[in-house]
Amino acid sequence: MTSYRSDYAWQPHGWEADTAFSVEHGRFAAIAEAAPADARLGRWVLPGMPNLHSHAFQRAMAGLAERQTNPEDSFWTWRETMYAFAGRVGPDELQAIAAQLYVEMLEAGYTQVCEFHYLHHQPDGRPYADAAAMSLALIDAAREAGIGLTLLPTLYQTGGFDGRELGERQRRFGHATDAYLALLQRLRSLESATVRVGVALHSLRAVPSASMQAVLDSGLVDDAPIHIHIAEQIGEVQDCLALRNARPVEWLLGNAPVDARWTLVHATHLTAEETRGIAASGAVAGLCPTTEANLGDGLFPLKEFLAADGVLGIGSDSHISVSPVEELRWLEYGQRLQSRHRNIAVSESSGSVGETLWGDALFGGARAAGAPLGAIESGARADLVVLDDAAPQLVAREPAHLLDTFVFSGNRNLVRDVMVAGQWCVRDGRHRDAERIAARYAAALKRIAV
Ligand code: NGQ
Ligand code: ZN
Repeated sequence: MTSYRSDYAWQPHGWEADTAFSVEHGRFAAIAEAAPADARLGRWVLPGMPNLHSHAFQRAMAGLAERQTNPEDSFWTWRETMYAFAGRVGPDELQAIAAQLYVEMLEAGYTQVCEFHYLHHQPDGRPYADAAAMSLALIDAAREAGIGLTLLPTLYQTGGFDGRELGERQRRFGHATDAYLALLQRLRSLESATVRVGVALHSLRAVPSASMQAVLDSGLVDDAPIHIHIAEQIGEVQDCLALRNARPVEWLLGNAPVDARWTLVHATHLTAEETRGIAASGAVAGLCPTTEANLGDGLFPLKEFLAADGVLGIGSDSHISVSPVEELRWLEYGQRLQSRHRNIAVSESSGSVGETLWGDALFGGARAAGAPLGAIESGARADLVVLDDAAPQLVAREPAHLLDTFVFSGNRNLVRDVMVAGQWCVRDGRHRDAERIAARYAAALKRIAV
């Protein structure tokens, strides 16, 4: 057991001064206030941030889809570029890319990542010799980097709401329901203190309703996180209306037992009723502001959702940016640009945008990850972030402005040290194995360069 002390620690109710806590078997435990601490961590300590949505392989194509191919470029033309890139990634490349990504996540202050994983099979659609090879590559990458993982093997069966077959480049995503449940069962047997397994339904356009029902009835998800891409593009809202006679969120709320196990990723296009419906269900709205901006998706109705006490979390999705600060900043900035007002994301407990967003994303991210995270309290996994109190931005800051300064003061990374499950992964801003992992990443990218 090791005990720590910090000047301030961020707790669900706000900053707590002169905090002491211990870490035992990878979890926080309380200690007597007066006990001497083995180590003083620094002035500002935060719980680590969960990243609730990741397609790890996409990290390696950041910057490769920013050239206009057609004046009508959109999410759907980006997807073609992404599919072409995905076709070059096998298990070794996936592990190398994911490990590099997870190093970058840790250095930015994320301590858990939810992998929405659908790149299951060989490019021609045949399973690998070990059908779980790609899932295992992600588990190995997370273990090497030291980040917590919520692995969400993804069910993907159709190429559209009309039930059409998967396209050629989608074949490696697909499973018959039985094969999918076998994969899920196997992965669930690998759960540990840092690996949680849930499920993802890729989207309503990729999962027929009977298959969704079979997964929900399998007994394998009763206590597990369930994620789905829900209403990112107007085109899918229109297709859903045409073929299921309801908008995506409306259909899901009416046809699935949506509750706190669920995360609705890209709940972008919502009616007021759908917004209130998600909030009332307890499901997490999974928001990925930098990717949603990059793909031209649209803006989530943040103010209305917070007014309805909705639960939200953040993800870096396509990893066009790997920074919780930038996700939260753009979540707020989108609303400011649209409404021409300032300081939108506030709550009854705090008038600070930084405090509201950081606190909400910790809470919702932990729910989405299905893990005991998001607070420095007895029993929670010992994940924390120590900020660089020597950085000029943080000099002379009092607690009232600290998280606002962290989120809104520019681009120098203020994360100094990061612990996951009691282990230091990042010290003085650098991951413990950054060099080796970066070298292997470089070799992998050279193999698959276009
Ligand atoms: C994905 N990404 O699964 O990687 C998707 C694109 C799709 C985002 N939606 C593919 N951001 O939705 O069909
Ligand atoms: Zn996604």
